[in-house]
Amino acid sequence: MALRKILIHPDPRLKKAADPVSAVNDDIRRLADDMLETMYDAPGIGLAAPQVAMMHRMLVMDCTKEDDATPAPMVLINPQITWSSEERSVYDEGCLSIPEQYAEVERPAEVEVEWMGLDGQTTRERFDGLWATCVQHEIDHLDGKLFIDYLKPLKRQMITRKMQKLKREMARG
Ligand code: K1U
Ligand code: ZN
Repeated sequence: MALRKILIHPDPRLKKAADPVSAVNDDIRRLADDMLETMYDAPGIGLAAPQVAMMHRMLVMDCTKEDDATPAPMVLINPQITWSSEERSVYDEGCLSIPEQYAEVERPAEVEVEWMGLDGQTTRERFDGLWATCVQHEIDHLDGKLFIDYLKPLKRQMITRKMQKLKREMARG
């Protein structure tokens, strides 16, 4: 297993739609392991393949809350939202590609998602609470969409400028 570098916004790869995964092979299994390690290390509750510069429709997540809770890592390949609730919920979202910036985003409170697992089997499950928010945030990444795209243009520009400054500082070392 290895830690992968997380892309920081703005980056053209974070604005591009990812490609479907045609088959689960050793490269995909290794990527899943690396993404989980990278997510736990960050730390984060989710990570999508484009955030580590891999343009595959694949995400990992683990929204277990308590520090001492048993980890519940999930790997979703080619995930699709098959149903969304009318009811909405608002969550103060963050993003590992937009460090230290948070904003309230409104999304469906519950979603049903269908995906392929690492065993090649199709699974369908309903998510609510933080799991629902997270899976929608991660599927957005697979479509080249960031949580700041839901914000008013001025707020989005402000965050983007902060990230440009951060990237300049990181490049200087
Ligand atoms: O996709 C990502 O960038 C990961 C992101 C997922 C996410 C967070 C909040 C709402 C929706 C989706 C993160 O994990 S940001 C870090 C974070 O939220 C967190 C970190 C440590 C403990 C608990 C939460
Ligand atoms: Zn994100």
